[in-house]
Amino acid sequence: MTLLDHPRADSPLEDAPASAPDAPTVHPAAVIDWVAELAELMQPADIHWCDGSTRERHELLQLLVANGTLEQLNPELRPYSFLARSHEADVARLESRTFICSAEKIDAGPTNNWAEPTRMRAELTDLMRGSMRGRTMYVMPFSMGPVGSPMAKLGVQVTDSPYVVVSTGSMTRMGTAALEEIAAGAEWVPAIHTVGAPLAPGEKDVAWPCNDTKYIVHFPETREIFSYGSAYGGNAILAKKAFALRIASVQARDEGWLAEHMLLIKVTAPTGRAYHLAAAFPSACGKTNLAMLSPSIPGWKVETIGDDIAWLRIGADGRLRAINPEAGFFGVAPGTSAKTNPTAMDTLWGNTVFTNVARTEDGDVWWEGMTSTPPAHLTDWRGNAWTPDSGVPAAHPNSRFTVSARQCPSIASTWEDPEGVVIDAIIFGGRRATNVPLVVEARDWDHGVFLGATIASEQTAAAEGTVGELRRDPFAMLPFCGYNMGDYFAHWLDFGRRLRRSARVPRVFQVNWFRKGADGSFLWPGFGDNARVLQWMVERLDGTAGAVDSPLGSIPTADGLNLDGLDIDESRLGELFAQDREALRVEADDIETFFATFGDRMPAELDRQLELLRRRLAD
Ligand code: TSX
Ligand code: MN
Repeated sequence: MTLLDHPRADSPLEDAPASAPDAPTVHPAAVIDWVAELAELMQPADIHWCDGSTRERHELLQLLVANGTLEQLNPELRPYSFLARSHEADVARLESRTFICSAEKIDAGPTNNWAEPTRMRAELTDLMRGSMRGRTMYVMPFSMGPVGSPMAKLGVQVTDSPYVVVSTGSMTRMGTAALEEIAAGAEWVPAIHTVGAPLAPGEKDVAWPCNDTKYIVHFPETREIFSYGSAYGGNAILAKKAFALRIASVQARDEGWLAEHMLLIKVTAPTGRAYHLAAAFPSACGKTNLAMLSPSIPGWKVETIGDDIAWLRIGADGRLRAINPEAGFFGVAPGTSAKTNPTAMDTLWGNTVFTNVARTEDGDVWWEGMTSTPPAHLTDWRGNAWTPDSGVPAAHPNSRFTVSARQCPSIASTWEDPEGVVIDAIIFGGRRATNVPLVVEARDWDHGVFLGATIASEQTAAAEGTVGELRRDPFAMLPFCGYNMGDYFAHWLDFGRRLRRSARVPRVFQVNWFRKGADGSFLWPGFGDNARVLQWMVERLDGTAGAVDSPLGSIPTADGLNLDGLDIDESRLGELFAQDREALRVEADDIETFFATFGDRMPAELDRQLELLRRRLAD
């Protein structure tokens, strides 16, 4: 059976041009000169200008199967889907190898690695010399955001990894349409990627070429990205974290908008009224699950606009508008199931590239948490035979699915609106066993910025640090802010001042699905029942839900939350909203220490917000 027997079910091959052009149909001189210069340096055997067509994707998938990078899954079970097994040391983003090379160290701030830009550029140039020998250099023009949207931004990434081309094809609007925007004069961000594994003449390639030396480097002032040595996720799909967050956050600061690590949802009430919410959560809080929520309460609907990144700006009408700059989902597989996220499971029916999940005997995929009982025999993410007694996970904990957002059954019809959707509320979440109630409404924008700046999560996996240790992850942007985080806080405060001059300032909420009771169990059922919290939020917007003031902000009145059909006893509900003043004073001290790390870049307003909190706790 050949691949051609199984064309993409959602997009017939007949739509594709008869053959992929090997030179662009439009010719932006700046891109062509840049590519020529890079080819001179990196010495690829060939150059391929990506047109983004179905045929091109198909040919690359065939090549990847022939190279052994991808294995096709059983087309009867998982149509036109593939499994990649990475090098076992190339399995995650590498924060220790991620650099912000601003001219001045202080402009990268205390939360980023910094290196002197001239020295770093020289080091990268040395590494890149001849690094594509024996490989094809792919040139990928892409648009973040719908092509032609006033909120979209253009980029061009070169890469020597066809796996990265296929991934970028799912995650962005990649191809000729983006190149045409650039030819018409749009600004573009250059991104250079090489796996750093040149091939000598006649040398046989490996399934997952990469290099032990790895760099993910950003030059914020000149808006350039360099990545060396890794083909994994955010290290290599540079349009995502490197561009749409780190470089875009700098562009957003300079141009007066926000580039955020946020999901976007449309919530429709039984009345038919719709609201749009943007929500920032650190990792391991179930952001994709919230983005695809199936409400447990009758008559309520949640639709997906994005699951990871949002770009927000004040529209021409003075309202806060947001787009999802991405075109797909690069989601963590483990924990995704018909129970936790049935919509994601439906999204993954086919046309999906899985990386580092386990394979079943009949050629489908499996990961921890997909089913309550694991299959008796699997091939694990390393390619070894696996049984439940093996004592190791079958899928890598950071294993992923890459799939187009178009396949998501809950995708909102407006998800590609070039003007963006009007944002009614912003949510900040974290994973907290203690101290943080289920939901709190900020007193005003500046208090909301304080809630964003103090987001924290307890560590869940030993590999990331001590389990249970509290880690601050302001705005869930710690690894993704391309400049000094103190300046970023100031930008958020300034953005609020500009919003106040416009028509409407969105409400800000803090949520915590993960509070535990004295007995150590989760107090809130979470998942579909989180829609009850969304209901309270939108009823607050409409002025129909009850709230009472508390030291941390406004919380629901006794009958404010819709608990119909939910079996939760009074005392546990009390624990969900409890505010232990002594514990919160200790937390305030921790926040003070955290804020102090930003020195004189810390805006005074947030120190004032901490002081106000302490006063409310003292009352
Ligand atoms: O994604 C989660 N969400 C958000 C859903 C929209 N998870 C999984 C987090 C890991 C990525 C959650 N886990 C959530 C949640 O709201 N809540 C919890 C904690 C929890 C786990 C199991 C239960 C309850 C809460 N089980 C029962 O109550 C039976
Ligand atoms: Mn993310």
